[in-house]
Amino acid sequence: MAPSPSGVIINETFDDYEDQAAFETVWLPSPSPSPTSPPTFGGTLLPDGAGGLVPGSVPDSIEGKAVHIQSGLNSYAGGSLPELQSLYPTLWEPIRLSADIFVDLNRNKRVTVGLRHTLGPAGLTSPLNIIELGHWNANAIDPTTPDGEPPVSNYSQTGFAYRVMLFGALGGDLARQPNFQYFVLDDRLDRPDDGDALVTLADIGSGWHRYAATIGVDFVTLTLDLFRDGVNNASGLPGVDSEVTYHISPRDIPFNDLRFGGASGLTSQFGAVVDNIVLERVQTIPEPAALSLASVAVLASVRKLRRR
Ligand SMILES: [Ca+2]
Ligand SMILES: [Ca+2]
Ligand SMILES: [Ca+2]
Repeated sequence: MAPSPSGVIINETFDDYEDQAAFETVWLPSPSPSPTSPPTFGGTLLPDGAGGLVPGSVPDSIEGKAVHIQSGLNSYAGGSLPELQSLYPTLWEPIRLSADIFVDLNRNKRVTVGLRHTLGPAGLTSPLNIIELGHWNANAIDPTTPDGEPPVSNYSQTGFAYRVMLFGALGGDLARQPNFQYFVLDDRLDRPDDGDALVTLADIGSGWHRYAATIGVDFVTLTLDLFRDGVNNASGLPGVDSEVTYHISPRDIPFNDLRFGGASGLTSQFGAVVDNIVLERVQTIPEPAALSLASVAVLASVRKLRRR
């Protein structure tokens, strides 16, 4: 498919929305598929200082405005933004999604910012190319467990998670799609005097954290920067707090739906607050290894589509 232009596609600070109605004209709310009573339709626009509205889930400090979300979904322009209709990475320009999520000390939540293909061609009933960044609260199956071996489950005491699901070809040591997975955090984040040897939300404290997913033609890199400070808070060195790269290719279909809410539209017991959602094309110089046969095949298919 023809690539959309370079650079930033969406840079959402939520600061310019006058009120809830204005926010919802851009971010269309929809209910969770798991019915709640009363039904929950997406997030609530919050100004700074709104902490008292939703006790326990809202930060003391918000940059301008942000959105509290617990269940239901908000989808950018209902998925109808023209730039999203052809959004797909190229070898030279991966797609990058990043977002800030405020999390308190309650681990039991499933709230994500995501990018996916929502409505497939005729006959396709499932969404594809699902990326989710945020909080998850259940066991995660290790995607590198070889077929035929008992799956290994991981659980996290923090819940910082991502999801890469319903993509195409797997590479590297992946044996399956990396459905919800947890960011691995440095053991040094555990407080030495707290009576356990686990990194928990209590060790980290509540805060705004920055998640990012960079999607290339044959890889996805996921990062978590605790406290969005550009520092690895265990080592004190510049960088992020957790990073993982999978060799996996998106299916040849656009990422046409930018959304946030209860993870994959599910309900959540507790909420979180979302700000600074950025969707962009980033420039890259691929390593020679990235110029694999798979990449060449993708380029060939892109050229074929362009000729149509
Ligand atoms: Ca903001
Ligand atoms: Ca601990
Ligand atoms: Ca950090």
